[in-house]
Amino acid sequence: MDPCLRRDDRKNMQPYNHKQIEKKWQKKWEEEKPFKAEDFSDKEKFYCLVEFPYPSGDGLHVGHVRPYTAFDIISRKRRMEGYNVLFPIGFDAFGLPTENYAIKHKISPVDATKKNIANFTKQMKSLGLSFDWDRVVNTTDSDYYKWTQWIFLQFFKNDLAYKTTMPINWCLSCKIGLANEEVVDGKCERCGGEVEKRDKEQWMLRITEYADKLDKDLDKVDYSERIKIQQKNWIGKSEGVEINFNSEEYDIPVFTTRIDTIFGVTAMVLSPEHPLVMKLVNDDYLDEVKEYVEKCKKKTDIERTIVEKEVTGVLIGASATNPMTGEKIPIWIADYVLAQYGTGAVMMVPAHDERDFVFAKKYGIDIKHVIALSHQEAKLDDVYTDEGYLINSGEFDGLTSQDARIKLADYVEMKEYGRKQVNFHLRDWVFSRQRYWGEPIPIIHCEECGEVPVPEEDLPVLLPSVEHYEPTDTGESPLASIESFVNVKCPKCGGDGKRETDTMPNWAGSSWYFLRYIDSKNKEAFADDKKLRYWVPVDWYNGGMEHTTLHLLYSRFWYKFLFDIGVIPKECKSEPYKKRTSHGLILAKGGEKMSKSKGNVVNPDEVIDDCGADIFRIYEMFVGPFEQPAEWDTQGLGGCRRFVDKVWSLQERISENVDTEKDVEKLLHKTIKKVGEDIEELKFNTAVSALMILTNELVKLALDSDRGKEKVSEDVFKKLVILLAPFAPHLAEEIWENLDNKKSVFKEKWPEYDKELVRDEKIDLIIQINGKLRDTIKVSADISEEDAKEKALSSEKIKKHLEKQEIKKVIFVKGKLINFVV
Ligand code: ANZ
Ligand code: ZN
Repeated sequence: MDPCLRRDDRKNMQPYNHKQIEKKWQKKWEEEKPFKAEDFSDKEKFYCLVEFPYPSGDGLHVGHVRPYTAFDIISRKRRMEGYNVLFPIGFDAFGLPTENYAIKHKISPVDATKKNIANFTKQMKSLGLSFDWDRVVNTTDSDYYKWTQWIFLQFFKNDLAYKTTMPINWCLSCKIGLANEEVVDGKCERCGGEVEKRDKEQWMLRITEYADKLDKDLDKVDYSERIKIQQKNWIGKSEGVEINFNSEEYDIPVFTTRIDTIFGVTAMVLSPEHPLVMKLVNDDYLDEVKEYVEKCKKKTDIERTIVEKEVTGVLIGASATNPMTGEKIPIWIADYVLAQYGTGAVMMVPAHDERDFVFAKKYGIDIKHVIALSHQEAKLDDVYTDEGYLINSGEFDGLTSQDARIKLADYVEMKEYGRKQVNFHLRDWVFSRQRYWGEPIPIIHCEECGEVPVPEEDLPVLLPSVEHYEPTDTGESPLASIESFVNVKCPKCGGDGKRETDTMPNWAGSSWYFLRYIDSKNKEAFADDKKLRYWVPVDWYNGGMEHTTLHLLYSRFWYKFLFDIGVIPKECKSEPYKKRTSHGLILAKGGEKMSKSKGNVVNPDEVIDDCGADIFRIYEMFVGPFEQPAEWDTQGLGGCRRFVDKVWSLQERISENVDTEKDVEKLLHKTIKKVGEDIEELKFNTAVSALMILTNELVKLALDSDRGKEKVSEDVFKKLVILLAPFAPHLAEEIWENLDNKKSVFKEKWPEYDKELVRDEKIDLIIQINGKLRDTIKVSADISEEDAKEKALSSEKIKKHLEKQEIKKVIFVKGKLINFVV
């Protein structure tokens, strides 16, 4: 028997066995549901949200484990701090991967989804995540998508959903229309295949109606800076002037952010799709123009606007008049001008716009400078894009660019040449897919009545089972071939109608899932008002950086709309998420993305089997700064295992009646402070390292105690276990029980630190000049060299001694001395 065992009746300590321990506690949590969120409570609420996974056939990725563990830690800590925590999870299960998987394996997407969700659930439970499993949502449940359809109808009734023909990005291999966001480097985001422009009838959501609010309200929320910047750029608010140039009987408005350069315009450029092109084109130019327009159709917007690419364009044989100068300028078409931004036409100022300059040089267009660096000096030989002073601009000469923009905008409005205009780069959201595995859009087409919404009481429009899920070459959804689905009566006039066969994009279900968690089983209403008032907004939402311009923006839009039409009670805030942060990806060793084809995927099930969930969790937190990418390194797991073993073995070496030394007491309180603060700042890696340092210190004491004296106090050890509990919940519960506690460790209060004990110690720092003692000053023991130098040099004595002498070298011994060599 170990002489240090605390009690005689203590059973012989078994070595750490993760399989036994983890299964035991998971079973208990499953039965007792200690992480169930209460609707309404005297406690303060805390709604902690992580992005729900797409249940793919590949199972959970080690990349999922990182944010899930991190926010499990935060949720567990909050509960210990006395909050009523809602930490829910669900499944975002509509969309292409499952549909493609089903096609390939000839099974139904419904069955594939069921199987995948079962697997994901098992995997997440085996990680000991403290989700409230009673609130799970699945976006493909008809009880769920009924409300997704219902929200669509509200959009439709408020004129924010409309159908239009528009050129969309068409992926040739997925046979699917892609949103701009889904085209990456001109290729399909999903399959990497060719994308071309095709005209298609599409359902659209008018997100542009909310562009200004989505931009402005970013000031109201606590999002990390990189997220805010990305959203702002994506929304792309741009303030300028729309000014009419004139050609024949047509007014051609252009949008410019640089009205101060209006006197430098030497050409006009229309987008190839501009409706006036075919009206203004001179017959001699027709063939060339037609050919050019055809060529542009094949390109995506992104290809068209890449700065490095060669600019091309053709003349159309017509001219326009600059209203400010009365000058006639030639009209070009060029693919760098986008049809869907501004007015689809620009005034060309080659002297002050980079792209215009390149274009003008290539085609011999006049270059006229109207901005100079100073009143005297004009820089005339090159493109000059900065601000400066106006020259060659009539009565506006001498003004700064900034003043000129204000004066000219007013002038243009006064003369009625145009008006001030705010544009957004954000486009309306293409909201239909011609595929099977999505929410049917609840609209019926009637020859008499047009587009008729399915009556709300007839929702959900169920997705019928079909024989084949393959997309069709005509670009129509497979639903179009199911007559019993398509042929229905018009709800308005009772005549023959046809059901819409497009389905919603996979971003639909995730645009409101965080609201469904609040009342996940409600069949009568979207959600209970009282519950919404209690839980909304989400207090902290974490997700991937890749969702910043898609999901995050979309869901803010849906929420704001629901708020505006009163579905969300007025008492709630107009923003759904108080705080948003993002994790870094987990990469394979060498910094590559994990992928099946490279064979470098780490399977979480295997890690859990080998090491257990707790070591896995600790490793994922320890692997590096949470917000940055990190490389998987199996060796790192070993270090975490040794840490856990040490904590485990410490429980045999503690005693109730130990006077803890001041040093240990101090270290404990510093650790409490550090772990608590680091968790809040997402510095999980340094929190783990602080726990390791404390553990090592206690092990040292324990080894001393093996020589006779017991030196590790039970109180100190208990605090360590409490601090470790959110990271390694199974281990902590087991040790806690071994310590004869009747209640769960998660019923303990999160420890507070003693301010006195964490205060920095002061030392007398010796200041030498050429090795001779000249002064001593009181500083904190861990002062840095830089701070020490600054303090030392401000000492009057030292100043006197140094007088005019040059310091050649500084020698610094931490916690002891600083020596200036002169
Ligand atoms: C004249 C000018 C002179 C311009 C100058 C810039 C610099 P943002 O900030 O993105 O709104 N532009 C306008 N509509 C366009 C379109 N449909 N396709 C491509 N370019 C377009 O940029 C607005 C500027 O982009 C506008 O201001 C216009 O060029 C161009 F020294 O007008 B500018
Ligand atoms: Zn009708």
